[in-house]
Amino acid sequence: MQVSVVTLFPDRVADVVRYGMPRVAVEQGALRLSLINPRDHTDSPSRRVDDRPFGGGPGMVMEAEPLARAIATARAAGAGPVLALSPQGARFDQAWARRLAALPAVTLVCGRYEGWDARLQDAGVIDAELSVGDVVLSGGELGAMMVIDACARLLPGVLGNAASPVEDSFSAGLLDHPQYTRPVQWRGWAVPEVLLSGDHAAISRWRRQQALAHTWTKRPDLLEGLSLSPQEQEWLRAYIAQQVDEAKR
Ligand code: 9D3
Repeated sequence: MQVSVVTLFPDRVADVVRYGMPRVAVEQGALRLSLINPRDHTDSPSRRVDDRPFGGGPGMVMEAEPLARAIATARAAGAGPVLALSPQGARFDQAWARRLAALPAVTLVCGRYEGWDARLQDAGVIDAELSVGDVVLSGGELGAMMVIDACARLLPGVLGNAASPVEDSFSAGLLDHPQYTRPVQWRGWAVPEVLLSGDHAAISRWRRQQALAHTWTKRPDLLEGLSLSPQEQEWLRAYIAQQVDEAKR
């Protein structure tokens, strides 16, 4: 997968491939990161890429031309869809990560200041916008890094992907079950007995029940889109009944 990032802070974005799965993906040749700085695409002697907003108001707006030229550079190299990181975008989630990781190439455009000249959208230079959540960041770079990190760990052929099932269909869509490691007793707290039993069927069942219970408690919205097996629906009914019971007492 070829990822091109248009950013005023290329060094910052480059950091994402220095650690973890994105680093492994680059080393394996599954991921290639190109960084393009709009400052290298301005005619202005001061390399200025922003200007004051028409109509007034605080802050600065990124000019259309340096961004359009930077994006054209990426497009010429076979850039795939051009996605801009912006607070106004569609929410980037795991479904987006799966879709993007399946593409041969994608270009990510990072805004700074109050955003970019809206004519970039009108002119079709930007294909879509992505947001990484309802939070105000100071620019698109952290968003682009999130996209790269999420995609890198899904790329086929990346060492480690086969060994530790990244998106185990068994657990997909649910929160994780709790994990424990040594010691068996820690400050008076024991590891759940079942995990020490060696009974793998019982362990899987317990983990699945825990995942369901945690998801219902902390993120019930995640359960909406899932189709649970009759067995799982029964577990969840029992768990909910037990919670209601405890609440009454
Ligand atoms: C919504 C706030 N805007 C109204 C005055 C100003 C503004 C805030 C932050 C304009 C740009 C930005 C920079 N943010 C991003 O570039 C960004 C972002 C984000 O702020 N939140 C969630 N996802 C993203 S992706 C890119």
